[in-house]
Amino acid sequence: MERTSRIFVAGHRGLVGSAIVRKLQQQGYKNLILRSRSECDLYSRDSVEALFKAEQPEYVFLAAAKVGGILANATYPADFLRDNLLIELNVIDAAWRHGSKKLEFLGSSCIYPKFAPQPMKEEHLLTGALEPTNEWYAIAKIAGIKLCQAYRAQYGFDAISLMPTNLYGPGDNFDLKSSHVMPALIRKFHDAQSEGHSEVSVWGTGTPKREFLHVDDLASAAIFLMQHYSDAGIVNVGTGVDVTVSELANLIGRVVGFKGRLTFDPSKPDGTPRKLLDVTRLHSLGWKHFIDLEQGVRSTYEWFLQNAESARLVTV
Ligand code: GFB
Repeated sequence: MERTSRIFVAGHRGLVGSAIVRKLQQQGYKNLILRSRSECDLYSRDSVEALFKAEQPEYVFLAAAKVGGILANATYPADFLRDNLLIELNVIDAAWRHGSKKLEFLGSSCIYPKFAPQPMKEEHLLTGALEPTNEWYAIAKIAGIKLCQAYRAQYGFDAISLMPTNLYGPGDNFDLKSSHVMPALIRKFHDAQSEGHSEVSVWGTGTPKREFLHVDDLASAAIFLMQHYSDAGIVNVGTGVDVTVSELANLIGRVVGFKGRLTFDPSKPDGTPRKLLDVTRLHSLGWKHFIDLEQGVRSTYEWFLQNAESARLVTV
């Protein structure tokens, strides 16, 4: 990938896509192809076709997806399955037919079985039943992986797949119903602190463990792998370290300066008990994360404070 290559970042307004754009720009890539939904509807084959025909992207980061936290996934199964399948099929097929040199697909750690051995290795894909709260999203992401592998096997198309762990950072969704745990808790602690409440309610039992990667680290890994990795095998992208939801809540409470107490709401789902990625493959390729969890929570909270007006507090 040259500094002058034509690079299409699909989903450039989302958490992941916007981080990849920031990092590409910092590294001097000048020829980015970015389209809003009104300019290119990724759910429409005709619209995606028109974009590829006109712009002939050489490299494609497929970061567009219908995403959400545990409740949104469980509430809108058809949307999560259909929307993600459409985006993947339209973009991967168009990239191959229009001669893109390489495509990178971003999946998710929820593709692994609910009770996969921990930490989860790439070869654990399709070895057991999925976690029910996000199986629809997971099935769509597995289909994306298989599209990349099938187009490589049949057509020799250089499509690679990354499986990021739970991501967070600037530009996240802070809507309490549809967000993931990190932005939800940042907002809950902030609101409780500013409104003088003595309690914050954390969903579930607090015992599930999650691994968190700052989205700027993910962007750096995504560009690194676009430059240095060309194979059918998927690559886990994470830190290799996880915390319980309860530990995360205590950390966020400390960063926000909340002095009250936590309560747990077991009527809300815990989801999968643990999903820690084995990052041996990524490390052996030569990439390691550099933002630790506390540092990342602090900078994300600062971003939230500075952007509270424009931060996505409601579902769009
Ligand atoms: O981040 P999260 O919504 O999704 O929830 P998953 C992680 C854990 O945090 C669950 C707990 O055990 C939640 O019960 N939690 C505690 C909360 N308080 C809250 C809260 O206020 N909001 C939220 N959202 N959670 C997602 C999948 O699973 O992971 C997606 O649904 C995707 O498909 C993503 O794969 C990476 O980590 O359980």
